This record gives sequence, structure tokens and C-alpha cells, in this order.
Amino acid sequence: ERQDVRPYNRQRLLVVANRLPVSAVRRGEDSWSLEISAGGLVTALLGVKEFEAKWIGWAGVNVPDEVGQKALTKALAEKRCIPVFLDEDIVHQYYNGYCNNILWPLFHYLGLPQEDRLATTRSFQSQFAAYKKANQMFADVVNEHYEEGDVVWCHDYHLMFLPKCLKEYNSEMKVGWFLHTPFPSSEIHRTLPSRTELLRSVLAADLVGFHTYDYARHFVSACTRILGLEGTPEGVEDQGRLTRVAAFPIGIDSLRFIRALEVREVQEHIKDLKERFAGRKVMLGVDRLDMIKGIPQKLLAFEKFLEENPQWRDKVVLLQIAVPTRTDVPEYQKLTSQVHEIVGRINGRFGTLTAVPIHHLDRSLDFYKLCALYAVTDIALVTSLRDGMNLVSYEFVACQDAKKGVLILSEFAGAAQSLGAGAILVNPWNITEVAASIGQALNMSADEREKRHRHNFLHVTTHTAQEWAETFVSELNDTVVEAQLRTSK
Ligand code: ADQ
Repeated sequence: ERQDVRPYNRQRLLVVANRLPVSAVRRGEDSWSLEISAGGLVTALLGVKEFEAKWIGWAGVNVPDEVGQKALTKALAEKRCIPVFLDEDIVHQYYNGYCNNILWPLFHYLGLPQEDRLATTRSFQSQFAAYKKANQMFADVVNEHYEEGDVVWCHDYHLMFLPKCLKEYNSEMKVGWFLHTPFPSSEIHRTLPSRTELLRSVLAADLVGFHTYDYARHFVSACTRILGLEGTPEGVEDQGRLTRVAAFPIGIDSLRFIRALEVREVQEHIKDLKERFAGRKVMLGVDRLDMIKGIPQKLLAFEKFLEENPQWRDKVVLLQIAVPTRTDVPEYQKLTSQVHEIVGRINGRFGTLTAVPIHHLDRSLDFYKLCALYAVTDIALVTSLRDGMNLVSYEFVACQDAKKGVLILSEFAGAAQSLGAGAILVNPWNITEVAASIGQALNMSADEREKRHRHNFLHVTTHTAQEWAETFVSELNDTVVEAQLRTSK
């Protein structure tokens, strides 16, 4: 019980994200089992000792009955989580519809949905209405739990409407908003029918953060061009009120990966993998199965490499681990069959009775197995068509201090800005270039690999997730103090 007594100097941080960092499974009318999912955000915030974090978000399950809701709320409270209950229709329209079918592709330069344009245009209004309604429901829960002095940190494209709702409740609330995806060029954002409302709402926050300077710049341009506001080096100004806009590149909990490599179970996995792929160079892809990750493009580049380099055919293997996501969206189902078809073709063309060039898994791997795979890899292939940051590239680097493998990295991932000097940067749309980079990586001298790895390893171990979270929250505190000073002058 003592845990709830808060030392006076620890500030409360309310982290609001679409999904809570737990998966909830119903065991009975009033019983739930919960599992914390150790995503990057969770470990980042666990590391921030000077704040006491509480999570607010959707638990990912529909709980229509009051008994179930009460029981889940109670179970979640022990994990410092507070649920927002969304019904099935809202989830369909807000989450599958507006978030995943409109904002996600648009922010990754895939444009607004092209197929059945009229139907999309018709459903657009109702999806946007559901989006606003869902954001308002998040705001209600935040408001109910808010205490004076708390910092409220809103996450991602699901909650662009939240800063405005929160400030309407309480203009004194310290509100920050961080986007995990790219923010596209203002010319792309302009095509969004709700462009103005969303920008205005985000601007209600005190601090707006992006992974890279480019995304921040695109956001400021959108505000100047679409809203006619003034962009300043600090952010965006509207009638004397400044919204601070800046880049806060995320990182990983690198020590968690480095330490895992010492664990016996991981070392056993490493030994097994080394035996299994003895005599072959291991190439690795780890992605959510999403169109932005450029998985078909990666496979085509690998096929071209095998075509042009018969001497390598039985000496390399590509392990592609692809976790299925958003499986009820038709676009994602199409992508799955497309990937399976390409893998089948390549294995048919270049496989032998005893070995195939690609091992493709449609599933997620547990943490220890993932670390072992990263450690035995010679070449990691990250070919995202667009990616806010891409943490897989960071995780690979963290696990490579023994091997010093090569990272082939898309120039369209935010990570290209931080790991660019150590990686081989490629345009994932250019199959010829990616195929050539595989050859370059396989033939790279040990000295050069070492030099490139040092650069990236230093970056990944210094710019960690904890540092990211600390920097964002302290910048948010400073921004609010500066604004108070400015208005009191
Ligand atoms: P994601 O698009 O999910 O995140 P990424 O940053 O690569 O992309 O993070 C994926 C995470 O899932 C990694 O921690 C990885 O280990 C894990 N993962 C992926 N495939 C897996 C598999 N098959 N098995 C087990 N684990 C797997 C979004 C943005 C990114 C941004 C992050 C953080 O799209 O650009 O970097 O948020 O801001």
C-alpha cells in the first residue's frame, strides 16, 4: 500500500496512448489475466525514475458489461493502468477506419485510399466523427484522473484531437504530444479533408515532438501554409501564443539487449542457430507485416541478388520474421498473400533438396529468441518505404558487439539520420541498388565493419529510450515555465 504514497518531489506523468501496454484476457465474468507487453515505450518510461508514470488507454478488448469493466479497471490499477472503454462500432470507425486506413497510409506517403474513392469520401465524415468522439472519451478519462501539476503526454496519430480536448477542460494542464510516425510534407497533409482541425488541435499542446528535424519542419510548414500562422525557430506562433515544436529521436533500452546476450537460454539459442546455419551468411529482416516496411521490395532485391550471384546461392540465407498486424484490414491480407507468393517463387527457383534461401515466419518471436537471432546475423535488411524511426535497426546494432555485422538501412527510415554513417543507406524502391548493397555487405572488410559498427553502437548505447523520455518531459516542463514568464512580463 505504501507504493501509493508519493514522494513530494516526484512529478506524476500521465501517458496517454491508444493501446495500454498490457494485453488483457477475460477468464470469467469478473476476472481478467493481464500481461505487460514490453514495448519500447514501456521500458523507456520505466527507466525514468524521477516521474511516477500512469498509463491511460484502450485495453484492446471490447467489454460491454459493467461487471467486466469494473473488474478490468481494478486489475489494471495494479499495473498503474487506467482503461478507456471503446465499443465495437467506435473501434471499427476510429481505429480501423480513420487511424489505420486514412492517417497511417497518408503519413507514410501512401496517399488517401484510392479504391472506391466515393465510398471512402462518404465514410470519411463518419470516421472522422468517430475519431473525435474517441479522442473525447480519452480526454474524459484523463480529466477524471488529472491532479494539479501532472504532466500529460499524448502519443501518436490516434490522438491528434486530444490536446485540444484537454486544454478545453483545463488550460493550465501541461500537455505534450509526440508523433511516432513521420509527419509528411505539407503538400501531402494538405490532401486530408480534416487537415485544419487536426493541426489546430495539435497546436493546443505546449510541446509537439517528432523523431526527426525533417518531420518537425514539415509540421511547421503545414501550419504556416495551411493555417497561415507564423513559424519561428522555436515552433509555431498564433496570436502571441507559442507551441514549441522540436525533434526528440527515440532510442531503445540498449542495456536490456546487451544483458540478454549473457543469459544462458540466449546463448543456447545462439549456439543452435550457428550450427543450423553453419557455412552460410545469415541475413535478417524483422518487421510487422505492414506495407510501409517494404517487405516485397526486400524480397525482390534478394531474388535479384541470387539471380546475379550464383556463387552465393548456397552460402546465404534470409530469415524474414514478419508479425501479422491489423489482420482484419483487407490491404494487409493482400500484402500477406503477396509476400507468401514471392517467398514461394524464390524458394522454388533457388532452393535445393536440402536448403531454401528464405525462411519466412508469420509470427512474433519472444525476446530471447529475437536477441539470439540479432546476435548471429551477418547482415540486417531494413527496407522500410517510410518509417518514423525503426527500432529494429537499433536492436540489431545493440546485439552485434561480438559479430559486427552490417546494417542495410532505408534512407526513408528516421533511423537513417542517426545510424546513417554506420549503415549502408539504400533507396528501397531501387531493387538494383539494394541487391548491390547485399553484395557490398557480404564483401566488406572486417576493418570497415568494425568502424561502421563502432559508430552505430556508440549512438544506440548513448541515445537510449530513457534519455528520450527524460528529455521530452523536462523540455515540456521548461516550455510551460517559459510561457508563464512570457505572459507575466
Ligand atoms: P513499429 O512500426 O512497430 O513502430 P519499430 O520501431 O521497428 O516499428 O518497432 C517494432 C518493435 O516490434 C521492435 O521492438 C521489434 O523488436 C518488435 N518486433 C517487430 N517484429 C517482431 C517479431 N517478428 N517478433 C518479435 N518482435 C518484433 C512505430 C513506428 C516506428 C517507430 C516506433 C517507435 O512505425 O517508426 O520507430 O513506433 O516510435
